[in-house]
Amino acid sequence: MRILILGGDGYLGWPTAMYLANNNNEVLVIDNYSRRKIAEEKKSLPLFNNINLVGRSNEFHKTTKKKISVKIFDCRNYYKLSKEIKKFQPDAIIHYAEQPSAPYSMAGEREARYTLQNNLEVTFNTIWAVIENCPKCHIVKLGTMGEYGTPNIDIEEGWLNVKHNNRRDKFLFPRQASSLYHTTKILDTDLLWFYVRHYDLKVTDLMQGPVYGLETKETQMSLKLLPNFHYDDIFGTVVNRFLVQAVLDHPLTVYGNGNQKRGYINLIDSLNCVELALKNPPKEGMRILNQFTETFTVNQLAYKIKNSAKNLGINVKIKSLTNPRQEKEKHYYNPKFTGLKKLGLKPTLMTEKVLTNMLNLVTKYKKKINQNIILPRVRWNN
Ligand code: USQ
Repeated sequence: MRILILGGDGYLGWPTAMYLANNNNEVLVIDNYSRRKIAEEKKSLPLFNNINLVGRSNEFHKTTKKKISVKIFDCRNYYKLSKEIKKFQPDAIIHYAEQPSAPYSMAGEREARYTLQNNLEVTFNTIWAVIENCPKCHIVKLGTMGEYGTPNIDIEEGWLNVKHNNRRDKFLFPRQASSLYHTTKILDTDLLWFYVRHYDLKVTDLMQGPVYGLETKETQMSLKLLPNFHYDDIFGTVVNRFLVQAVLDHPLTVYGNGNQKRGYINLIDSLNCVELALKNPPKEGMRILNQFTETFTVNQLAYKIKNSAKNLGINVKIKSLTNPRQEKEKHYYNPKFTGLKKLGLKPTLMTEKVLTNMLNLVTKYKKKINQNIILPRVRWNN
């Protein structure tokens, strides 16, 4: 397949590009280094340096003899995006090109505005570039489980059948997010659904939970091919943060009482899910798949990491901090996860071995950990 990846320099974008190129797809990635720029500005640098996308692509070619084409520009520039899409004629576009941090989106007016404008405009541009240049192209959009929030009913995969005053209809599942970033993802889904109803588009919206991990077949081929690994309060997701904190001998930063439950997924599975979606496109219209493999509370995660670290002689401490976010700390959580399993996903679970491997890898970079970016710097109610 010819696959275009928007946001190909990111934590997910880069490993996805390598995975698909290594499996003989023709891959073009576009990125504007927005995350790198924000990370510099907020002093949220990753655990180790990552060479730029052109360097990464050269290293990948040296290692595998396979090619990843790279273009550096902002997908908010419709004319550039449209021109590339017209030229490349992708069979599928994977859209990761969003500001992905919930804390960043809650840091202030400027950060909120950027998140809103960037995320919605890139989704809008992608939709129109497809309508105008390659209407048969399958759009695979990365959504988030956070769109649903934590409702007091079971979470379906995207849709809900509603019976009201003896009449029935099917709607998008009610969504209520707990950050502006997550809310932009809701708005993306609404935009896609609007355009699917009015044009013959083919869309998969993947509702993904927090991802963890570093190791895929391709990222292990060379240290230069590792994805960017953030552990700070802005770009680091909770598992990656806890692993670094454990290695640093810093108490694990459990926000609030730690009973917040989420659906987690290993990086390897995240890539497998995207590939399954690509290989099995919807015949028409919009398909929504929930993308996680296991649910844990923050406390359960903390104890899993504590137990794994024990094997390496690290005695991890766990400490509850006043929650910097506004989120329910005690709630019902029962999301469905059937679509991707039906397509063939075999989950890679968060076993002690998986965590120990990650702890070992993080330990190699222990000296590079910046202690000043461990504690939360952004509060939701600033
Ligand atoms: N948490 C802690 N301590 C920490 C960091 C986080 O207790 O040091 C808690 C948070 O309060 C939250 C949970 O862990 O309840 C998950 O937080 P997170 O930072 O791992 O995830 P989140 O901010 O929701 O965002 C991440 C990605 C985002 C993706 C989302 C999926 O950054 O791009 O959309 O995971 S989901 O969480 O399902 O919405």
